[in-house]
Amino acid sequence: MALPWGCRWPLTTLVLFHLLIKSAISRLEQVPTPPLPILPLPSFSQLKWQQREVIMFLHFGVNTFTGSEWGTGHENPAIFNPVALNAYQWVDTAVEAGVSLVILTAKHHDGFCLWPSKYTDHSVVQSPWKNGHGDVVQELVEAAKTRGVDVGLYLSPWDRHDRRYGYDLAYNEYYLAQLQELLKEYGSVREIWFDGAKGPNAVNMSYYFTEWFDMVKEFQSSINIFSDAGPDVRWVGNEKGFAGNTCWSTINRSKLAIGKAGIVDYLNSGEPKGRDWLPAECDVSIRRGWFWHKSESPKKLSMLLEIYYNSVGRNCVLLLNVPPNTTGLISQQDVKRLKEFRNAIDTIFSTNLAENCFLIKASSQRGGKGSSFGPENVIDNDHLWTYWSPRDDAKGDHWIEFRSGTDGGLRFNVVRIQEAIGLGQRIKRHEIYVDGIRVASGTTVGYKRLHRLDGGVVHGQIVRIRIREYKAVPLISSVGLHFDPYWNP
Ligand code: FUL
Repeated sequence: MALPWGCRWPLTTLVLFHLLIKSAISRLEQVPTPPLPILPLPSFSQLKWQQREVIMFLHFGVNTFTGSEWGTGHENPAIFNPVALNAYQWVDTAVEAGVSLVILTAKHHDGFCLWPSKYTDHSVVQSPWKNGHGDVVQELVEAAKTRGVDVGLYLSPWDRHDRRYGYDLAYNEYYLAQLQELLKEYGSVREIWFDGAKGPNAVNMSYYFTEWFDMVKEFQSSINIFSDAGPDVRWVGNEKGFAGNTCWSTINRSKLAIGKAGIVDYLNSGEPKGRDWLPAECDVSIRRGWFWHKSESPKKLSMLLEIYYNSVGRNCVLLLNVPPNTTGLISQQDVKRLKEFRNAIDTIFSTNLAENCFLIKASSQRGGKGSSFGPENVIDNDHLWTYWSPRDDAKGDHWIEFRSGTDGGLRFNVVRIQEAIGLGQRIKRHEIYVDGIRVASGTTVGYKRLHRLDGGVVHGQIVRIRIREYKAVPLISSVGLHFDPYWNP
């Protein structure tokens, strides 16, 4: 009689086979998984935006020629004639400043359009520039594409020229028609700016934001929509370029509205319990005004660095405005200042003393020693997806420590801390110690927190970062100990 199939294998082979499978499974079980994210989380496009750190605004239009900041809407298009306009110069300036996204005012409050919109007679078509055949948006898009830079557009809702303004349906249809032109005809647009500013002729005007936003997403899947209230990027609440000392990327959108009064402090700091991921963008001009004016000159380097520390260094993106002049070029003074600015940032941050430490240790490690969540992850080049994670069940403070490898010790005046925000923003309060003495403290960290030490340069052997309060176990993706030669407190 034939044996059943299974009985053809000797018992010992079966037992061995069973043990092999069991050990493979248990080995699999031992590989520690990443921790659970804490909601809300950034979208793919929001993460990409955050990593840009510094982006550039280009305010350009009839105001450039009249010297005003808010045009009346009655400007004669004949004044618009930037004879030497060269969008490659704009984009090259951006590239040299380390900028990967430039946002142009396609239409400001004066209603004059920098592209040949078929829905108005108030545009480049009526100007002498290129005999009415020019298109500033197109020139920017082409130059940016050639240089590998992304483009964003500003289309002012408030319009002081168009006669439909004040008539809800007619104007909203006009605005939507222009949005479609801009988002359909010019390739990929990465950010669209909805400015909340409104003047006296706007009292009775309501905007159909829901329709606007939905149409934007219909045309551009990877775009971020900026406004006072998002939905993708929020205003920081001022035009100085300063975020709150505490700055959460989380907030409750239900408390926000475009142009709403009394919310600037809330926008500036966000909220730890916020249900929406809506990070803040800090807009500020390199000069006093947004548009180019002969009498103005760029801010000092020290001021630009102050802005950088208070925007990028407080978990935000810096939107720095650099206005082209009447010839259609960015002035050489501004080009020079931007180069100094980029050079300063590179000088400060290209050397990380933490990388020379002989030992980096932490209060605990998820999955134990040898797991992929060790403290050494904070000095690799991935500032998002490799991180130090403490154990889930570790109670109290979490800390990470850096020990100098040389007798000379560590000499620095800037500390950089970054959270793995892909898994949510977590840290509520942290402190920094050098050889047991506290040198800095703060609240939120987020994508990037920079501390310029108030006491100036510190010199020591052991640096410890303590996380004192957190929403969930802190995940630190990067730490830097830097020397800033421009910082003289
Ligand atoms: C404000 C506008 O009124 C300014 O002119 C400028 O465009 C700035 C970025 O936004 O609300």
